[in-house]
Amino acid sequence: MVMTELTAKDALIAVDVQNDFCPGGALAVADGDRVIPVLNDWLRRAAATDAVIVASRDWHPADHCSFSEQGGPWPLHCVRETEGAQFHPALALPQDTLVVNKGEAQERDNYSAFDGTGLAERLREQGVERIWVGGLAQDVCVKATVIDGCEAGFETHLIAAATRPVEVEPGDGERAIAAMRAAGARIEANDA
Ligand code: VGL
Ligand code: ZN
Repeated sequence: MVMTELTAKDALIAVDVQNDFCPGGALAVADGDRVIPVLNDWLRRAAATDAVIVASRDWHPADHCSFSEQGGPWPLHCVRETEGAQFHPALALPQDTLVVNKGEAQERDNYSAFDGTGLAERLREQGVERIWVGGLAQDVCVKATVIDGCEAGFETHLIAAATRPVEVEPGDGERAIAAMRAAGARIEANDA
């Protein structure tokens, strides 16, 4: 298999690999933890090649508008500072990972790691041109991040083996792939 060479102009973005999105968590994605070994391989390669490493996390206040108690679509999840909001302990993030918090405002949600975080500017400042995205959930925050990455002008790749969908409706995963492709993203099969 041919592995893409990463460089300092690449960024790896691990979206929301948090306890609550993994099996046993409050908003568990089926097989969500299976993304971790794949991401850990990419993290190793990214660190070895001076690529920029980003990890986003859903970081909600306890009364966030997306929670069903507030009339939102989701069960309570990823309340900031709680165990459920921590990165999964098996995810091997290096010390210098750029951590991006999102969903911090009570009254609005941010699915994309680019939404309201300044991430696009940070990456441009560092000379990043290409981004590689994996994490959870494929049909929610990964989808939004990939589409925003395309719109921000990055050459955007989805690492398909490093993501799983939550599928509120059957077929959401497939539809998310189609939407990301339509936005201009490249969908990488198992090993890019
Ligand atoms: C997410 C649902 C609610 C995600 C976040 O990270 O995909 N999904 N909040
Ligand atoms: Zn959320």
